[in-house]
Amino acid sequence: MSTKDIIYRSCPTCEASCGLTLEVDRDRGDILSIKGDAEDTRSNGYVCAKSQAFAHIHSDPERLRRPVKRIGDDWIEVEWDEALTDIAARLKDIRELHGKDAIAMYYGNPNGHNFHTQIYTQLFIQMLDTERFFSAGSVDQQPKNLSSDLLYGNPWLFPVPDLTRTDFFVCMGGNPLVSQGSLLGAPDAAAHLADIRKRGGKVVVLDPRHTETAQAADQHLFIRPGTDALLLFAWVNQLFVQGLVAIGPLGDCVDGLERLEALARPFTPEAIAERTGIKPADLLALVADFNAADSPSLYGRIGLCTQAFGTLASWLIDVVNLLQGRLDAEGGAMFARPATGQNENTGEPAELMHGRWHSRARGLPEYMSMLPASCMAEELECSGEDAVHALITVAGNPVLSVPNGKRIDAALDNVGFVVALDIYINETTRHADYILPSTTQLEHSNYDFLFSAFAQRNFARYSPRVFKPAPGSLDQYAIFVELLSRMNGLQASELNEMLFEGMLETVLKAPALEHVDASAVREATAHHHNGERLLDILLRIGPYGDRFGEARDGLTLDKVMASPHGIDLGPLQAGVLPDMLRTKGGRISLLHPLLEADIVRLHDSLSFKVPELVLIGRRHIRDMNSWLHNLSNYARGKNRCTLMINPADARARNLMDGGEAKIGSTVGELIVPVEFNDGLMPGVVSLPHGFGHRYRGTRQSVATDMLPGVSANDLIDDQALDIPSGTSVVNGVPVSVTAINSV
Ligand SMILES: Nc1nc2c(c(=O)[nH]1)N[C@H]1C(S)=C(S)[C@@H](COP(=O)(O)OP(=O)(O)OC[C@H]3O[C@@H](n4cnc5c(=O)[nH]c(N)nc54)[C@H](O)[C@@H]3O)O[C@H]1N2
Ligand SMILES: Nc1nc2c(c(=O)[nH]1)N[C@H]1C(S)=C(S)[C@@H](COP(=O)(O)OP(=O)(O)OC[C@H]3O[C@@H](n4cnc5c(=O)[nH]c(N)nc54)[C@H](O)[C@@H]3O)O[C@H]1N2
Ligand code: SF4
Ligand SMILES: [Mo]
Repeated sequence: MSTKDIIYRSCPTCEASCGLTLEVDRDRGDILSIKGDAEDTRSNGYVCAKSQAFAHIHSDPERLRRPVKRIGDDWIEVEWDEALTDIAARLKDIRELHGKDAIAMYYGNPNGHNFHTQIYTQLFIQMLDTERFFSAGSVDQQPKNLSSDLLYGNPWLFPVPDLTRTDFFVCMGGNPLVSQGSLLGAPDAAAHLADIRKRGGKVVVLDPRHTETAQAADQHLFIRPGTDALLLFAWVNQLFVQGLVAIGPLGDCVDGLERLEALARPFTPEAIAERTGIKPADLLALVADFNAADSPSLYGRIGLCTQAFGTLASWLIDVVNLLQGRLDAEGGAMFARPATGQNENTGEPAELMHGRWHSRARGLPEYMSMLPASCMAEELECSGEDAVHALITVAGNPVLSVPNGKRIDAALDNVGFVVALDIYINETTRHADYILPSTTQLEHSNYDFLFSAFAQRNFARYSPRVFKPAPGSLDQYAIFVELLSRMNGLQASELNEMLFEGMLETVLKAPALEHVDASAVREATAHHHNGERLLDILLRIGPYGDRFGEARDGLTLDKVMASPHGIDLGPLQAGVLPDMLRTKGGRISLLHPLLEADIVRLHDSLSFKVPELVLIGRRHIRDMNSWLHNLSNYARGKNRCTLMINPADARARNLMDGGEAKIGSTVGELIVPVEFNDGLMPGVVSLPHGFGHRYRGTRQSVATDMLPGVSANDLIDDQALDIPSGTSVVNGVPVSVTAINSV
């Protein structure tokens, strides 16, 4: 007999976290349908093509279900206990023999969709205590982390464009129509933009490509890759020159205005015009339109982060909003107040975690306990005392996702012991000695922890697990716990207890919670376990929480669990600053030595020659970085891994539309299919990342057969960085393109 169940949960594939309605047969373990949840308080029924992805992943026969161990070129399935015991023993030996930094770790993107993993990662990193910790964050948002760190004392406090109330939205280096928004949590971004226009507002896009978002905008300006900081500095320059600085209520807590004015002086609209490709008249019109609008909002995303001046560009976005009184203001760039309280002021000013140690090979500074992913290959290549003897990857595929991936691929052969926490044998994990597959998203519960910190409206949303995991299988956090307990001679229950007590002590330190009794908290949350118990605490002491009885109507995990469509906690509120600032003295310092040093570099860049051709990336609605390509539904259709090039640039090189070309850079050469596209700025070509499923020994036959493509990261130089944050420069990479077989 089988029974049909309806389960509501959020989609774990991208940041939009849309609400889904799943019709399932739990007895058979079948998904009957996945649709948008019309009652979801945030997405109102919207879903994109990738909403079906996690069901396909669940049923993909090539997905690993049990640990596998390498024997020569073969893999054999092994028992969990055997694998965990052997791995822990080998890691322990390596640590004892070669020191803690001989174990490296790489942490990938899907972890952002796994609340339990996020909570336990802290423990895992603390106990591994390695200086060789890399993550996808330094091929992504770390410039924005650093900017927020310097301005607000909290690297995860991101201003979110208030799409629902702005009347003038300026989007730089983001393509929300395809990505569904990043650091702006807006399911159905197209509807949001259409609404702005319906309200009589305007949408302006600055991008080297006439993107899907640009097509839905009122105005699009081509900007040369990597030059946004120049343009934004010229904008700041004009705000001072034209007397348009009007900070508003935050004016009293901002330092460094005069210095900023002086630093902005050389960046005149005329001085930056050639480098940026933006005519002075266009910039002046943009400055004037933004200033004249009622509720303008300026937003920058990954195109502004993963470029030569990522930190300065990310910082200048906030500076322009601030100088125009748009930071922390309705319709401007606002701050979310997640129910789990991570944006609340802890009462103690935060120390900047930067440069506390350096990479061995290049001497690059640590940021947020991590070294740049772009220096991973060279760290893995170190020998002697500095050698890396073990690498642990956690839901990441750096061979395809990190610059100079081929070098990482080769360097992995240099590492004696590789453990991958992953669900596929792919380009990276094929190097592993063991692969440990966690439960999939359908088999574990989730809470939208990270993404509630940059949502359009405040919300709380718990997702129950859909299917019981197979007997003996482990959630990813449990894999961490099992490894750590074995490495350190502890019981798993002891570690869970340590984490719980440690967190309890930390959270109860906040001044507002001093009167809350720890034993009452232990008792009140005892019916939840592990991550869920910690989640209950966070929700209850958070800004909407019941404070363990003090605010009777307040949130508890039980209440959130009882609201399958999520709980709407209202629109973002203006005026959360200066309270949320964790800076010393609760003030915003516009400048910092890290920024000032890079402004010198930016100024020098004014005299650089514009490269003839540079490479940028692009995303497609059916991709998610490198890891959905083994699903035939998403691999089907036209090849998306093409080199887009402006027809004029193409003809000048004798290229043919639909033909092939050779593209070369400082680190590699590829043969790519050519696609003429007049949406590309002259002098700019575009190739998506996440492809290149061409390595032997992987087990993703759909990807390798149907959609291998080439890896853009084989062209991207691992030496080029946004200096302050150590983030990879994947946009604006100088390349040459030549015809092959041209007539
Ligand atoms: N050139 C270029 N490079 C880029 C970018 C770019 O724009 N251009 N973008 C960058 C960005 S923004 C990001 S976020 C990174 C992504 O970089 P990564 O996170 O390194 O790469 P992904 O392709 O997301 O790899 C995800 C891995 O997680 C595994 N996985 C999926 N689900 C689960 C799960 O539930 N459990 C476990 N254990 N594993 C799972 C997949 O099998 C895959 O191996 O790429 C970056 N690289
Ligand atoms: N369908 C799909 N959705 C995704 C992902 C995916 O792979 N596929 N990945 C997810 C992840 S991990 C992330 S981080 C987000 C990213 O979300 P977005 O930031 O919206 O990412 P992109 O679509 O890559 O948009 C970046 C834009 O920057 C432009 N650009 C490149 N260089 C420059 C530059 O120097 N200056 C300016 N002004 N623009 C530049 C590019 O042309 C592109 O339009 O998307 C998420 N959503
Ligand atoms: S936009 Fe698509 S992939 Fe992203 S959360 Fe929504 S349904 Fe899932
Ligand atoms: Mo990302």
